[in-house]
Amino acid sequence: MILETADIKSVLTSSNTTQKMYINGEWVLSESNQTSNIVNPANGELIGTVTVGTEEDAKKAIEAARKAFYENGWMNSRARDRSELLLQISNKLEERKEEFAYLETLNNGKTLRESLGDVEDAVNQLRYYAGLATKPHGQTFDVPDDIQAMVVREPIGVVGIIVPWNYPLVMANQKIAAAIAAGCSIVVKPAEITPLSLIRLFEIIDEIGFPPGVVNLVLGSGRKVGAELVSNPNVDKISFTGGTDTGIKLMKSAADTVKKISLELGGKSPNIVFADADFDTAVDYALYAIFANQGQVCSAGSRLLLEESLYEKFVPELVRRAKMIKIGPGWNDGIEMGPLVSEAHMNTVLNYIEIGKNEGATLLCGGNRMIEGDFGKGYFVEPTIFGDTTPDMRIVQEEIFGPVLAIQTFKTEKEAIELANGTAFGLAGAVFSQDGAKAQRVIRQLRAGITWINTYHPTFNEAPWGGYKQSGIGRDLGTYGFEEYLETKQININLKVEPSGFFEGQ
Ligand code: TXE
Repeated sequence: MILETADIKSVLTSSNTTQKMYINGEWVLSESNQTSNIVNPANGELIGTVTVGTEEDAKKAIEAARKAFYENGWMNSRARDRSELLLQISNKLEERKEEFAYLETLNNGKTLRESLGDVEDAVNQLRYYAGLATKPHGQTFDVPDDIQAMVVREPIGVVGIIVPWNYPLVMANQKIAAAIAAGCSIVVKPAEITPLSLIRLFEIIDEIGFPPGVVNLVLGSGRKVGAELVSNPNVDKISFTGGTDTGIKLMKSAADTVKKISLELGGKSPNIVFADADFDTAVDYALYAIFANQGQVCSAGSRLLLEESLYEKFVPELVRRAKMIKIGPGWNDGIEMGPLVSEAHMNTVLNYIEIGKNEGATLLCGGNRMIEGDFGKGYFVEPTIFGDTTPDMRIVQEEIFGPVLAIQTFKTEKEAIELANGTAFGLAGAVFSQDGAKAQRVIRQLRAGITWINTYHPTFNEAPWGGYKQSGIGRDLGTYGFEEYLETKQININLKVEPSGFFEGQ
């Protein structure tokens, strides 16, 4: 699937047009009158211009969402109607899936095959939640006295959705789909550098025609626009995906209004390979675990925990295969790894590589920015693997969020588990072994929310996504992700309507 340059341009909105926010059912420029340039990380070219929102813009969007929910009836909207709206979005998105995939690749840098997978996931998420909206929820209880006791689930209200740049479409989409299915009104804020696919999703939303104010899109910085969503008392819940440091700030700010909050944060996930693993499968997945999406994946297998007796055989093969990865602009045929998302992020990753060297880890391959020829125009970093690490090293403890793998070794099952759980994070983890009982024993000891046996990365919209420990609070996706947008109300109905007699005096 290759697009010629002319076709690539046709996917883009002209950078002479300032792309707008969507507030109260209308496309609006920010009152700031500022614009921001959006850049293709594979070649540094300008691929769009967007308006830069302010706190005032965020307040307008929140007000519109609040009015739609509390005054204009969205709070009592019908599940079937919401389901129908989500299905309409999914169908239109599916019709345009290649266009969306190209746009995602141009803005984020990921390969086209990964972008296509993201768009397909997004379509499926909309359909999943369209279905879930109308499924039974709530409970009834058999209680003493003449009371019919029941629980109903109600939408939580106005939801602020804040998402990062590594999965710009799919992460926003999964939260939008679940929140709309639940009956909430929403204000969505993409990451500053990757807004293009989400703006286009809102074009579909606009075409379909939601009641004004139900779905809003604000653009701008996290520090201003994002922070306003979190601190504003008229927002009932925040659903956030992003870095742990930002998550900590959000949680502190949300505490002032006792705002409901769910956080999907970073990780430093262990990929444990025992000597009895299927060798080729384990090597293959060790690469996929860390180098998919250039390592910019919260659940990336960024620590390879290798049984010591396997080291001499495994590592040379891993390094050989890492050096064969085809790197280039994500829209070119056969490309397996694209650029990092931005120059700033590339510098963060390169800095971590320096830290690793200075800490005394052995650089087994990679370690450099790629600058030859056209590579120099983009933000490409070689697949990088460090050996001889110790558990206290920063490259072992901190999320690098790039194509950098740290190898740790272990001798016993117990040691593997201790090392695996030995960071502040608890997002994901995997075990490779042909001993089924051992693999399950170890998985059950991992303090992590997303786990695999003899595979890495496949997850499904039906299953909950989120972490233990400092990897977050709450879950996206599946029925658990739906629950995040629902309040729980008990209703007790007196079936014998007469005075209680609690006080004797009449
Ligand atoms: O993320 P931020 P950044 C990790 C990864 C990466 C690091 C920093 O390690 O290197 O975080 O990335 C908005 N109030 N992950 O700085 O800051 C921001 O505008 C409200 C892991 O890009 O977390 C964006 O929309 N919002 C992660 C979103 O938060 C604020 C994915 C995410 O940005 C805000 C991305 C504030 N004070 C990075 N400050 C994952 N879990 O997958 C920023 N934002």
